[in-house]
Amino acid sequence: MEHRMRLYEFGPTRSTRARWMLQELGVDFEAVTVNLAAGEQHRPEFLRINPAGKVPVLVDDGVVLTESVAIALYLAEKYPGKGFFPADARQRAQVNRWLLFSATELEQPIWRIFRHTRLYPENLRLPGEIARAHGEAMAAGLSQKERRALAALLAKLADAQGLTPGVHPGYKQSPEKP
Ligand SMILES: N[C@@H](CCC(=O)N[C@@H](CS)C(=O)NCC(=O)O)C(=O)O
Repeated sequence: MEHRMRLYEFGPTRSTRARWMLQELGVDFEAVTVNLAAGEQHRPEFLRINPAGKVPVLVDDGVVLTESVAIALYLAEKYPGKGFFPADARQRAQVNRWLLFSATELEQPIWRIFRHTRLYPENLRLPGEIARAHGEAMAAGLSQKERRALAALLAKLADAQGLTPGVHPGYKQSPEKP
């Protein structure tokens, strides 16, 4: 019997990476919302799937996979005909370059901007952190064209009204220091 992939997610978070990939591939999947703002990631039934209590998680015919970049790579490799996992090593290196760049260079400053614009309660937001993180993201070794694209993305992020899924309950009592 044909099985259906299942994606545990809560958007917009890192689970968007997995959803985006599934949608680009045109794969039929079941989406299961894990409401982080309501603390559903701590429920025993979800912790049985991912003891770390985080999304995204992809379940595919017995494979239970966490880590958004690993999920994107798994899907790219599973459907080679879709062109996201080039056979040529040099082209594949570029795929890996961008995946790693987004996860290592870009994610931290963007996450900091998100925390200090949306996630933390207002009294804990530090405007200086937003400017510093913005500078770090822009200094991450990009070409002029890439920097322009990133500047547009960061402006959109700072602007996006619908971005926050709500203040994370965990931050109300014990805010993480920048
Ligand atoms: N490196 C992991 C990070 C996963 C992660 O931190 N997910 C967040 C949402 S972006 C989460 O589920 N947080 C729940 C919590 O911290 O309670 C990935 O890229 O998948």
